[in-house]
Amino acid sequence: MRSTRSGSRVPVAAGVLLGVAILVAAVLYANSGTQPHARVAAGPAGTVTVWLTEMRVTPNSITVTKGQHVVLRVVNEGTMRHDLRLSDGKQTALLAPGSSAVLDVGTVTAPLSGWCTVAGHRMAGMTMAITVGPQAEHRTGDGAAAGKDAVSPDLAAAPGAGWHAPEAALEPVPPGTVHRLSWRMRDVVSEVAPGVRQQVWTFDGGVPGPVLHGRVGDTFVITVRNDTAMTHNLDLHVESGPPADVMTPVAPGGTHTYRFRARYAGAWLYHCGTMPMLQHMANGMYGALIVDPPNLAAVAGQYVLVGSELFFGPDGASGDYAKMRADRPDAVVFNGYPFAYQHQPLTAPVGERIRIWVVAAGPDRGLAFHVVGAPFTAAYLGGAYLVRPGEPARGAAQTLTVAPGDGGFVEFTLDRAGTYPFLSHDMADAELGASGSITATD
Ligand SMILES: [Cu+2]
Repeated sequence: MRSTRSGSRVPVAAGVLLGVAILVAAVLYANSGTQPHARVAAGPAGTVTVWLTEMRVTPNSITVTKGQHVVLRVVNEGTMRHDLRLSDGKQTALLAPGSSAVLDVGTVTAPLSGWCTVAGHRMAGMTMAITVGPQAEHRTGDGAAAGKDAVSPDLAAAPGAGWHAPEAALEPVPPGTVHRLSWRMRDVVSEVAPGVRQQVWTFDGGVPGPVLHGRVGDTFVITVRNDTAMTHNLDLHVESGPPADVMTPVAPGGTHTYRFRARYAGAWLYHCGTMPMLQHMANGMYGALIVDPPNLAAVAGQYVLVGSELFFGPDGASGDYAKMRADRPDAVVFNGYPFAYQHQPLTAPVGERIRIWVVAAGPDRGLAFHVVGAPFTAAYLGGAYLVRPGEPARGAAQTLTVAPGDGGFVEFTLDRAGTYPFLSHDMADAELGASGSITATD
């Protein structure tokens, strides 16, 4: 079973049509507020907050007016000690995680560079530059710039020609009980919403990461090569053991083989657990592991929908960390793209049961998963059936409420031919992209 690949646009859900004006207003509103990252003020002393994390400085490029007095508020948001030294010799003390310092740069008349002096950190990417320009602004390759966001005016606009909705069909469990995979962690620039290109951080080139599918007791052997400039790791929620032992970090250029046994059924989240996790997850490092509970009913089709949020940074850059910290998403999405399955609906045969697995990657939002016109005749969450199939007199479910980091599935039947919208029943999230549809055909 596949999502439709036809180019014709299907009728958009009525609720969403009505919500377009609100959506546009919401997008405008969401991007009109004050940014936690201040611009360099026009006044005599402009203060810029600079964040230190593993292994970068955010923003990594600041443009100031010639002769401007600049003050940096340097905050260590990382998990290890860092500092910031400028090419003119000024520097902060070594800062413990969570601490900060004020660095008075003084009057800037010539360009300066900056870096972390801890061994290896400069080489690993902890550098920044202060340039002198006619207009005070700062840009960054890390998505934290103020007023430079790659914001789409209309999240529900038709994607460009050649766009395909992310694959949502759940592939069958591969043969055997040992599943070997090879992933290449890499940064990719891709269209994450109509007209919005962002650098995403991926487990294997896509967001969400590959769907893993197995049965209880199966072993997964995943060899990961890290082709990025940052350390990442793999935190599989199904795993047991101290994270330091089982969620081994993979340094830039390194390779590691994760090996685990899926001891428990469920719709599990996996994600990068490298600090700051918020940033690594919001930039795309998450995915779903489906471990079938025993005795699952045969169904006419299965889909996987992973919910998450997008925080647009500048065009081609990664997401805006300030928006992530403020829990202020620009889009709320299934499988990485707003309204993906309104543009290209999922499909189902009329009168036959289908199953949708739902995992909430967040980083902040859960899902109130709902299908309009189709009560759930089975619902499973966190290892337990909320509604068991075949017992309609005991009730059915209307939403599957999935907290961030959790997952489950629903089963339902579309009784008549037509288009059935699905959404997260948090209406603001639905209007930011967390909605789609399923077309039922005879
Ligand atoms: Cu990571």
